[in-house]
Amino acid sequence: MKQYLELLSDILENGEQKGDRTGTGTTSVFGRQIRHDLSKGFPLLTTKKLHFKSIANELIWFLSGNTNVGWLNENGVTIWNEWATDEGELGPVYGKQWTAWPTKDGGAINQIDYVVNTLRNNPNSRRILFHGWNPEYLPDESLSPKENARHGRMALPPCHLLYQFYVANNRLSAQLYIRSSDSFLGLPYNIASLALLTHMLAQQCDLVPHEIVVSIGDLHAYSNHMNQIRTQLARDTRVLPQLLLKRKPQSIYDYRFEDFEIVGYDPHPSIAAPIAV
Ligand code: UFP
Repeated sequence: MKQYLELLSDILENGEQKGDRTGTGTTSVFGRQIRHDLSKGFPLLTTKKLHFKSIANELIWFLSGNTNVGWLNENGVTIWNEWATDEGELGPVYGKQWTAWPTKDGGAINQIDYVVNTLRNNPNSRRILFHGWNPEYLPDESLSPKENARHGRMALPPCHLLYQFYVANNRLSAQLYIRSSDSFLGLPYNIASLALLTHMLAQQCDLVPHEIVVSIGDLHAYSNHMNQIRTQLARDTRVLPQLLLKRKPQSIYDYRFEDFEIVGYDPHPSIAAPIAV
C-alpha cells in the first residue's frame, strides 16, 4: 500500500492548516484517490498492525442494521463507544440507512438488497449504489453526539457515504466516497472494510473481486498524529496478506467473523494515537 504512504506524504507536503470541529487542528488536502487491485492481495496496512476483527465485525454489524454498540462490545469492538448514549445507542447511523432507509409512508428501503439484486440481475447497470447521507437524520450541530442519538438523530454523520459498484467481464469493482477522512486512524480501516465488502458481494453474486477505488474529500492529519505519521513513513511496506472466505453464507447478511481468514499478515507493530471526538 505504497499509495497510502504517498497520501500521508502529500498531506505533510501540500496540506493547509485547518481548524476542525473537535478543536484538535489538522493539516488537510482536498480531493484525493487511492485504487487497489484486489487480485494483488488484501489491502490491510503492513506499516502498522490493524485489528482486522474490528473491521470485519463492524461491517457485519452495519449489514445487520444494528445501531447499538452492545453487539459490537460483545464482539470485542469498542471503536464506537465514545459517541454512544448510556444505553449504547448511536441513532440512525450507517446500518440503519443501509438496510432500512426510512420512507415518508413509514416504511423502509433496504439499499443492500437492491445492490445484491442488481448485481445479480442487471450487472451492467450504472445505478448500483447505496448511500448513507440521509439529511433528515443528520445531527443537529448544536447538540452533542449523545444528545443527537437520544433525539433519534445520528450521533455522527457518515464519513464513508456513497458506495458504487461496477461489473465488467464478470469482475466486480467498487468505489467509495469518503467526505472526511482521518488519514492515520480512519482511512486504513475504511480501505480494508471496502475491500472486505467487495469480496463478500462478489462471493454472493458469483463475481470475481477486482478493483477498489477510494475517493476522499477532506483528507486530514490531526496535529496530535504527526509523530505517529512520521514513524509510519519511515517503515518499509511488506507483502500484503490474502483474504480467505471459508464458507459461502446464505446471504450477504449471514457472514460471521469466523468465515474470514487473513493469511500471511506480517505487519510492523501497531502505533497508538488519540482519537478526536
Ligand atoms: N472518520 C474517518 N473514517 C470513519 C469515521 C470517521 O476517517 O469511518 F467514522 C473521521 C474523519 C474525521 C472524523 O476526522 O472522524 C469525523 O468528524 P467530522 O464529522 O467533523 O468530519
